[in-house]
Amino acid sequence: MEAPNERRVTQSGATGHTPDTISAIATPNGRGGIGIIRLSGSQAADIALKLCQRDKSFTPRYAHFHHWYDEQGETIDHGLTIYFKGEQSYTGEDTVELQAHGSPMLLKALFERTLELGARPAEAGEFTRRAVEHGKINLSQAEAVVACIDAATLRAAKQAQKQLDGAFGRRISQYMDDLTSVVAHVEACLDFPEDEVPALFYDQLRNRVEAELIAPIQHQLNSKLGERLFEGATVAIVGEPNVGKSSLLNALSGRDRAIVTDIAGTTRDTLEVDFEVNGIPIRLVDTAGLRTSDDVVEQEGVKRAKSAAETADLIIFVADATRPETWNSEIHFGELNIQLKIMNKMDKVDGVDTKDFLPLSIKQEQGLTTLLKNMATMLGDIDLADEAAMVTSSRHRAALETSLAHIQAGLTMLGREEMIDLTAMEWRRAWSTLGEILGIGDVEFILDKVFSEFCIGK
Ligand SMILES: Nc1nc2c(ncn2[C@@H]2O[C@H](COP(=O)(O)OP(=O)(O)OP(=O)(O)O)[C@@H](O)[C@H]2O)c(=O)[nH]1
Ligand SMILES: [Mg+2]
Repeated sequence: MEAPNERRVTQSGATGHTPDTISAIATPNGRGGIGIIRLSGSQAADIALKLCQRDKSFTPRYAHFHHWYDEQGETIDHGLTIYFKGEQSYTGEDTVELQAHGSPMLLKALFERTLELGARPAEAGEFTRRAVEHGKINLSQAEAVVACIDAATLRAAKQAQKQLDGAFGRRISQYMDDLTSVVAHVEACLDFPEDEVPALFYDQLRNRVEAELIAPIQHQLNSKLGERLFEGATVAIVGEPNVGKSSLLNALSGRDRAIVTDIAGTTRDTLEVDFEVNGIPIRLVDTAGLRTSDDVVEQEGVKRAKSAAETADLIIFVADATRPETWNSEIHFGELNIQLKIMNKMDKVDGVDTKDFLPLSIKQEQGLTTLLKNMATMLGDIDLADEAAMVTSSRHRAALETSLAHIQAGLTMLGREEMIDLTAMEWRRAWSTLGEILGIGDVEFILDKVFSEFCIGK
C-alpha cells in the first residue's frame, strides 16, 4: 500500500511535473498570531493535498482545517488551507494559501516541505508579476501594490488604493485610445491627394489633440503631490542662533526632541524628526544657528546646517522679532532658495512690521496652523480636481513626459502633407511610451526593473 503522503491526487488535472509552481512565506519575518505560506502554479493544489495527506480535492475558496505533515508523516503544524482556482486567484493561476501559526521555525519547516513536494522558492514580486502576465492587473496596478505596502502615511496608502483600483491606468488607456484614433485620422489623409484634405480637418485634429491629450497630460504633470506622498520631503529649519529653530521642531513634530535653552549656540549638530503634514511624510531637520564662531564644534555644525539646507526640498528661515539683526536671510543663505520665512517670538513685540515673514509665537502656539498649511502648499498640496489620476512615481512621470514630447513633435508637423508619415510615427511612439506604464508591448526589461523592488511573497 502507498504511504499516505505519497498518494497522488491531482486537483487541477495537471499532468507530470511542472517546475513552475512557486512558494513563499508571505507574512513578514517575525513572530505573530498567524503566518501565511502561499503557493501558485499548476501544482499548487497537488502539493497542498500531499501536505495535508488528503485524498479529496479542495473546495475552491473554502477554508479547510488540516494538519500538515512532513515526510515521516509527523505533524509540522495545523491551520487553514484555502484553494483559489485559476481565474479566481490573485495570480490568475491555481493558488493555495496555508494559514499557519506565526512561528518563524514552523513556517520555515512548512515552506521547505512545499519545496520537497515540488515547488520552488518565489522570487521577489513573482506572485504579482504572474498577476500581470495573466492579465489580472496592469503594471501600474502592480506598482500600486508595492506603494500600498510601503506607504508611510494613511493618505499615501489611500492614494495607492486608488491606483490599485485602476483609476490611473484607465486614464492612460484613454490617452492611448485617443492616440489610436488620431493616428487613424492622420493616416486617412494619406489616401487623399494633398489639395483635397480641407484645412479645417487639420484644425479640428489639432484642437482635439490639444484638448484630449496635451492639456490633460500637462495638468497631470503639473502636480508633484503624488510623488511627494510616497517619496516624502525634507524640510530644513535654519536661521541665526537663539531664534527658536529647535522650539519649532519640537512644536511641529509634537515631540520634545531637541534641547531648547536661551543660550545661543545650543544646537550643535543637525537633528532629524519624521512627521507628516496633510499626509505628506516629512523629515524635519533642525540645524545649528548660523554665526561666525571660533569654536571648532560649532563651525562643523554651521557647515552641516548649510549642507542640510542645500539638499532640502523646503527651507524654513526663522527670525527673532525682537532682534532685527536676525532678519536678513541673505547673510548666510544668499545663494539658496528660501521659500518660507517666519518671524518668531511675536508675543514679545508690539506692532512690528513682519514684511514677507509669517508671524509666529511658538510660546503661545500662535501661527502654527497657518505655517503647516503654507508648508503643505509649498510641497505641492494644491487642490486637484482629479486626485485619482495623480502621478505617483518618477517612472510614470518620465513616461508621460516622453509621451507628451512625442505628441507635441507630431503636432508641429501636422498639416504638411510630406510630413504626415512623421506625425503618425511620433504619435505611435507616444502610444507605446504610454503602454510602458501599463506594461503593454515589449516591456520585459521594465517588468524586471519594477519587480526587483518587490518583497518576496508578494
Ligand atoms: N518669548 C518667546 N520665546 C521663545 C519663542 N520660541 C522660542 N523661544 C525661546 O527662545 C530661546 C531659544 O530657543 P531655541 O529653540 O533653543 O532656539 P534655536 O534657534 O534652536 O537656538 P540655537 O540652537 O542656539 O541656534 C529659548 O529660550 C526659547 O524658549 C517664542 O515664540 N516666544
Ligand atoms: Mg537649536
